[in-house]
Amino acid sequence: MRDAVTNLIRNYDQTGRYFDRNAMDTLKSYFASGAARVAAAGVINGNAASIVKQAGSQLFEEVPELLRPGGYAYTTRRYAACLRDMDYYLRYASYALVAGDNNVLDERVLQGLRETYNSLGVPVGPTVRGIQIMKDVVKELVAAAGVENAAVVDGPFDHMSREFSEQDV
Ligand SMILES: CCC1=C(C)/C(=C/C2=NC(=C\c3[nH]c(/C=C4\NC(=O)[C@H](C)[C@H]4CC)c(C)c3CCC(=O)O)/C(CCC(=O)O)=C2C)NC1=O
Repeated sequence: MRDAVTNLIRNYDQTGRYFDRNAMDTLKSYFASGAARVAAAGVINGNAASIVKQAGSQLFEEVPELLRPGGYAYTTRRYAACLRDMDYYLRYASYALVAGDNNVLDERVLQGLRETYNSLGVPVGPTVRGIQIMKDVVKELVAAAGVENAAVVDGPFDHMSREFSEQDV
């Protein structure tokens, strides 16, 4: 698992180079966005349960057939599994925000995930929609908390959506 800084060092060390201008730009933007990313993670930590609940309700409102017989959130077991998955995505997004790097998502969340969903028959499309709804909910809360640069939140959620669906979002 790597954060933005260890990732950069790894790349430069592999070829025995000193940091160049690109590296300095990457570092500057990592530190410049640091306060906003940490604040966003704080907003997530403090509101995780309600973020998942709100995003779940909105998802089931938009895709009501998920809750009907034959739907993939039908039965309390599946419903609970779905909200638990949303909670995983949110928690790992907060880690990726702090790391300033999406590597943690690749290693801990996305690896083999599509295959798992496919083999269980759980639809990827509505799951990606759920991730996007969480992004919007988090962004609103982060902006309301007075963080100017609420767009820092986008990265991890968009990365999961893109990699999970292998489609552009
Ligand atoms: C931390 C990394 C991690 C992830 C991401 C993860 C996901 C994950 N979600 C699962 C199931 C599931 N995931 C869902 C999800 C949904 N149902 C819907 O209608 C929606 C579209 C969606 C919610 C947004 C459902 C319903 C199941 C249970 C499927 C079944 O057993 O029939 C399973 C199968 C095993 C289990 O039920 O626990 C895994 C491994 N597990 C992990 O350890």
